[in-house]
Amino acid sequence: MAILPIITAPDPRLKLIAKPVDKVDDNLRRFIDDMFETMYDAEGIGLAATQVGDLRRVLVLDIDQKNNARNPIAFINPEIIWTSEEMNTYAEGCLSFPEHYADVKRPKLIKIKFLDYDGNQQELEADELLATCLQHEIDHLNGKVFVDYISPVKRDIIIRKLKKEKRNIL
Ligand code: K1U
Ligand code: ZN
Repeated sequence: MAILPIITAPDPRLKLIAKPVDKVDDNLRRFIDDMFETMYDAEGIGLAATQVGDLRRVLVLDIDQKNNARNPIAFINPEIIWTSEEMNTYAEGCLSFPEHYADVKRPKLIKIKFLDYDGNQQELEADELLATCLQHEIDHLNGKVFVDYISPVKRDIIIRKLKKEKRNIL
């Protein structure tokens, strides 16, 4: 397994739209294992393939990391098939925007369909943090990031700070 480099904003690769996976095979499963290792190493609760520069529609989540117990779930070709009218606001973070958080309002409940790690078709109803995190990660697969939901002024402040940090590292 390998830890993959996570792309940080601003970077045009975060705006690319990922393409559906046509075959769930061992090659894809190896990539998914690397994504889990990368997510756990970065102490995230989710990761989309776009964030590691890969344009397959794949995301991984583990929102339930208590007492070192792990509950990893992989989602291949995830599609939102229903959203509630009721909304929920959550202070979201993103491994591609390190140390920046912003309140984002999204549907509280969603239903999705996806292929699992074994290539089986699944449906799942999600609420609370699971619904928030799934919507955040599916947005990544569509080239959208959480700061796209906040005011342009706040977004510019965050992007400017990240640009400055990148300049200081180089
Ligand atoms: O970069 C990512 O897409 C992963 C992101 C997922 C996420 C977190 C919170 C709301 C929506 C989506 C993260 O994991 S960022 C790290 C983080 O904020 C966090 C880590 C552990 C517990 C709770 C939040
Ligand atoms: Zn993110």
